[in-house]
Amino acid sequence: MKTIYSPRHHGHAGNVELVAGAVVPAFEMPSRAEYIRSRVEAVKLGPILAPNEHDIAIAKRVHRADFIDFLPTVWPLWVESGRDGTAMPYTWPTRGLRGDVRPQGIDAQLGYYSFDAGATFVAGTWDAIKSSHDVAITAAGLVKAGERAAFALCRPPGHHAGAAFAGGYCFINNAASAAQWFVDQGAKRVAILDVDYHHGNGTQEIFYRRGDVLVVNLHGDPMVEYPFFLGHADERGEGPGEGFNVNYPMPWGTTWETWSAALEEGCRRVADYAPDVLVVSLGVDTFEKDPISKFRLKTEDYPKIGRRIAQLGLPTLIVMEGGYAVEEIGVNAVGVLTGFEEG
Ligand code: SP5
Ligand code: ZN
Repeated sequence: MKTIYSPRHHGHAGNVELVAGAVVPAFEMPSRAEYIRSRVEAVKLGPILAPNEHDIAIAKRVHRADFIDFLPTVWPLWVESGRDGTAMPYTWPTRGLRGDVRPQGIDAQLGYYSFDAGATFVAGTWDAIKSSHDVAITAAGLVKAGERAAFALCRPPGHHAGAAFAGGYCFINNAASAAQWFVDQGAKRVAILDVDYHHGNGTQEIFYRRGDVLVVNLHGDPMVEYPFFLGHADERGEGPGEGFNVNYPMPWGTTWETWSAALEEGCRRVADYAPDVLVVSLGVDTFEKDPISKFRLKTEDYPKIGRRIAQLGLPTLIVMEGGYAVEEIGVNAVGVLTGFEEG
């Protein structure tokens, strides 16, 4: 399997985040991608290739144009306002406030275009966002050209980003944009299988009213787990999308036994849909030692995930999302890939 990787992710570094009322170094850090890249090399998964530049107009097929156009302006506006450090929102248009009027000023617009304080900017963030999207679309191109599978080593991740908002370390929804790219290239049906610990709220929102993209999510129950406000089992899609969104929320402490049963059901839904192509949103924050998550998957479980997905027999684009046990992230993420190659 080929891996697409860009060193430009390194510019998105040194960010902070809010955890339990404190400002701490962000869990989403450059070493994540480097551990994965090293492991791809160590196991000789296949060549590691640089992405091609792709027009950002591709991302505007799933995101609102004004949101995408805002992203490269954030850091310059932040600096113009006399700040440094990490650009972070602090006010959001929740119930009872106007979400339909775009305000002025960097603080107001950061809040307008996000749902939490978790998608933060430093000087190199936009370049990293753009490179991450290039990675996804370039890897999608390999699958379209006939590769059985390709690995998009995306950083920053994407699945929390919705049509017009960032959040949860995510800015552009790489998996959603790649899925749309397949549709635009002629795919009649695309399935997205999201196995990150957190619900892929952005991906769900983007495709919620569409029947041409099936979205299946396995994740921590939003009653107790981030992102809290989406990801329940009764969210099944709307209008033409009814029946094409499938959620498997699971409790804290979930182990392979329960998780793999949900994977089995989710894979059957994908198989029944018979898509032309599968996009996997791969997060390994389901790992027992993940510092921000509460599932209990073990290193030995990740190859089994890959094998099961491979058994679908579909052209498959694997897009990197979360995973914060940095020293084990390479072994776990690449475990899925080597499992896939065996399956
Ligand atoms: C792509 C992805 O996995 N995004 C996850 C964003 C999670 N943000 C909320 C983190 C809440 C952290 N709680 C920390 C508990 C530390 N002991
Ligand atoms: Zn996650």
